[in-house]
Amino acid sequence: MGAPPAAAHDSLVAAAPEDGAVLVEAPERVVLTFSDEVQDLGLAVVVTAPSGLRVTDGPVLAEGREVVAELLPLTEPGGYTVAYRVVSSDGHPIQGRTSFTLDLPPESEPATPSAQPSAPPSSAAAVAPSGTGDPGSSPPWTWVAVGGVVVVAALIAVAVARSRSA
Ligand SMILES: [Cu+2]
Repeated sequence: MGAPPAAAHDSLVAAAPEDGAVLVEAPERVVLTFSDEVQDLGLAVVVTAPSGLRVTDGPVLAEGREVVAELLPLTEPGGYTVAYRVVSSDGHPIQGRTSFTLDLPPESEPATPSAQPSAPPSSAAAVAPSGTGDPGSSPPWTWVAVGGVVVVAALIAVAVARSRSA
């Protein structure tokens, strides 16, 4: 009996993004590389945005020595933390934490609107020609449709009345 040698423990040997990295582009995933294959069991990778939002997207996958966590599109600048817990090949849990910083440029307004002919403003204008912008109000065509139904009903009533009087 005795404690297994510490060397039997797998350990984190690389992380992407690197621990402490400052990025100017949002990563699409976090990849943690361990010294040996981790078990595809009880994996947990939690990536937390500066606001506290958890930004992992979908299940965490083990691929050999790598553990991959896909991320939602990251839009918040600031510090992100990556907390992980995996089960080492020797059955021992390993957990730890890395971090990275997203140094995004300020949200840039489209500087060249003419270069984007397919931009949606024209369709947005077509949807709300009345300009009220209130999604709760009935658009004018609703009343046109209702009016049409009333007219048709009146015509039918007239026709029925005529056929009976004939
Ligand atoms: Cu161990």
